[in-house]
Amino acid sequence: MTIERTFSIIKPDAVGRNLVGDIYHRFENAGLQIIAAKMLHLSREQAEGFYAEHQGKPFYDPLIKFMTSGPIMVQVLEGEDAIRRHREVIGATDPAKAQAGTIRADYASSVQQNAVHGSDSTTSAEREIAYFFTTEEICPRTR
Ligand code: RTP
Ligand code: MG
Repeated sequence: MTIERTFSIIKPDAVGRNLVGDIYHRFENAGLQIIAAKMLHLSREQAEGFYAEHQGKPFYDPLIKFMTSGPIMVQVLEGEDAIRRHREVIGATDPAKAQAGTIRADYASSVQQNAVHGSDSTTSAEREIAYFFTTEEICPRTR
């Protein structure tokens, strides 16, 4: 199995509810190492650039409004099969469809206000990590 990196966001709803520690605990328990992390309050331009693939969709404007509504935590997670494993811990986009015990089943209040983001492919992980972190900000356990 190959060691991968993925990009993760704790969204404004979850940061606002003091869930950062709980969610980090779930990542670490799943074997995902946090190798970079910071808190940000996104500008409209930052959010629009990050979600460019969704531009024109009906949920795009409310999504940008939500993602700029308060601080977020962004992190890079590393581990075996990290992209899939991270999305497993997160659960389905719609909390009503998310498996019991996943972050979204426990904490998402709607399809939009769904607590977390996780990259969906190696290509998007690379783009998303580079969008928020410089190489110097990423600290793997071994170099
Ligand atoms: P994410 O990118 O945040 O990990 O979530 P995802 O892959 O499960 O969902 P995606 O389709 O990429 O959508 C990105 C975010 O947009 C909001 N959304 N709202 N129908 C709706 O109202 C709707 N659909 C998507 C969610 O915040 C979703 O996480
Ligand atoms: Mg997505």
